[in-house]
Amino acid sequence: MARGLAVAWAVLGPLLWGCALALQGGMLYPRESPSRERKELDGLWSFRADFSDNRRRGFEEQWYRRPLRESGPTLDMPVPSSFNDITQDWRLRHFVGWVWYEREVILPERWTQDLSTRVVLRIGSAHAYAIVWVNGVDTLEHKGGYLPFEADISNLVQVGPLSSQLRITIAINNTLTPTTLPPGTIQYLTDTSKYPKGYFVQNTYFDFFNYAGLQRSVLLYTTPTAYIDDITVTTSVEHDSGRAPWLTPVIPTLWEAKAVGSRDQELKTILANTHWSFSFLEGLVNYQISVKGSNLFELEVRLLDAENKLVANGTGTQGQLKVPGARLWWPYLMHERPAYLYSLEVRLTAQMSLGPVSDFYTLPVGIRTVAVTESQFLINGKPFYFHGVNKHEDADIRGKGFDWPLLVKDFNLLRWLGANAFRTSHYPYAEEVLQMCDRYGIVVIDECPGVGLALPQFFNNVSLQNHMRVMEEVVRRDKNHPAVVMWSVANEPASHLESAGYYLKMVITHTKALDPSRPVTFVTNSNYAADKGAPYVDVICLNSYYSWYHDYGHLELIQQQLTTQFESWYKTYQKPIIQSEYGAETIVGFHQDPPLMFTEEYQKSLLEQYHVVLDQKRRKYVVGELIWNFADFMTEQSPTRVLGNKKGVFTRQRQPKSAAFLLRERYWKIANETRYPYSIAKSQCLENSPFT
Ligand code: BDP
Repeated sequence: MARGLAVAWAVLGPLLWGCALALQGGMLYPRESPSRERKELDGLWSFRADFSDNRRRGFEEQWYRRPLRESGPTLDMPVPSSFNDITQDWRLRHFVGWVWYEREVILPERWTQDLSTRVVLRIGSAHAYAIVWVNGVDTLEHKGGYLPFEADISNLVQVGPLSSQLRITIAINNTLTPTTLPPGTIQYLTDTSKYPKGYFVQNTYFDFFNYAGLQRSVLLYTTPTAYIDDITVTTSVEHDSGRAPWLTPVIPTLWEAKAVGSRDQELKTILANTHWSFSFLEGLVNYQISVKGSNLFELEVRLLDAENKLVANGTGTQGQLKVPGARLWWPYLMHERPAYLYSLEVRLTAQMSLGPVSDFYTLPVGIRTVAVTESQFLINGKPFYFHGVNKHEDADIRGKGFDWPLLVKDFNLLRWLGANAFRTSHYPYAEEVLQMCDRYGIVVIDECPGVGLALPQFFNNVSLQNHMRVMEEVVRRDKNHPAVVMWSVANEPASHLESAGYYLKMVITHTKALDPSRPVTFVTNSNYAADKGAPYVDVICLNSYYSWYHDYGHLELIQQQLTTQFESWYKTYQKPIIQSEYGAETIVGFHQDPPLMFTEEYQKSLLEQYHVVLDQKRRKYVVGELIWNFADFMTEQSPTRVLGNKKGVFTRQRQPKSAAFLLRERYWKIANETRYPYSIAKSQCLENSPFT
């Protein structure tokens, strides 16, 4: 995309927002407010896996009709958690089919008596297909893991004398089929000399363990019956030179200066190009609010800064708030004060038959812009270089279960590493993760579960419709996070296939229509000449494993092969490129010099070879490098995996391998070169606390 076009696209984006989602209603994160209460249902649930041959006994015997303990033995199952690694039963670890969760809850009396209160049941995620009953009544179904779903259960809890006792039953099926996302296949092994009758296996086409269950929080929350259903915020920035009440120093980044050569020259260039500009920076916050439950209402909108001072206000369902002298949301290490957040307070007053009703919702807002040119990724108009990681939601025992200690540890490690970005490989992470990214300034490439699209039969119309719906759910959930700067619709699809070309075009076009304010990509490992999806992306994201999955052990080939990779792709597409995966498997504590595969030395040397080329290209059109992987993670068993994938620079227990120190040195060095306005970033992560 030419620069002019890119700029127009960045400007037009927010205006074009809202080519309406096909989904009904919003999916605001449940926050407490003067009008909203929350009741978390984390803790122990009753659990049973249906081991019957057809896995349908639970439906045949209608386990949802009575307390689960009455239809057979149950286990204690922690929520949130994957169920797989919790018990000593190997059958449960590898279970495919329906599992049943149940929880009994006592509701506050007001929730059941006050008819102007709306009670909502919200499930953070249930992988991969879920049916929910409340007091035995079929209430909700959802297809797909990793994303939230909810139902208004007021009419179930606001009837009869026993209504404050609630029984929630959730049946979850983790089977992956050619039309689920991610897709999978069930293979029946019919040779009775080798396998018992009815024996089947779940085949997956991705490289992580298919953990399942209630992996994120389940909660109940309330709103008034007239309520704020959804808020959409986009932001832009205007520089108005005519209205300058103060002088702003405009200092080039060292990166820009570096283009000219020696250190002396760099310094001279910085000084020569530093000038005082009379510019007035105005942040624009565009909002769109949808209300449900009333047609007769008023909306007041207030924007508060981090000190709780009112900076702008408005009324009505849509509008634009102007913030003179706005403080922008900058990524971690790109600016001295990263991750600046405002609060958008929305107050609804609706006239109902019982009298006026108010609802309040507060949304954190970061004012920032994102744009792409033919060789740069711009945040707030400045070149941004992704120096970060790919992650997984994965840990011992809890599997993919959300866990606060783990989350905070991971963010401390990211800051220690000097990482400014990650990709949510290969599915949308818990909302709390993105909230942390907003607060810490960690930039996110938000990926949907479009992983393992490896077989031609996966590119069919039913899958395409489902994939587009999943993107709607991802955008609906994550659209307001300033940290999210790009959507990734897939990881390593078989993008050399003609059918994949059409499929990716449709998903990408749909995603752009849902959110014209962010670039869209998918991550490829195809050859530049064969890839049928690349024409539709804004940024090319490339995975390559030189000297790992081929030319094993030949580190000396990396520079040549990587240079060829970058040059061929850039020549073909003239789009910015991110090295979205590279890495080597390392078993912590294995050492060998000269380096051999699987040792800490080999991982380091492989990274160093990649870095030589990345350093040459990052001043041209390579805009990022994301190591595979942040930490070791669990996979299916196979002869090529030793208790999972060991490409982490940290172990699964979050202890550093030698490569973590190498990467840390590199990321801090890059941060110091690309900071805006130029100043040295402190190398101690604790001194860079966003909260001091
Ligand atoms: C890439 C995949 C990633 C794998 C990685 C690997 O995108 O999910 O885990 O390879 O093999 O191709 O380690």
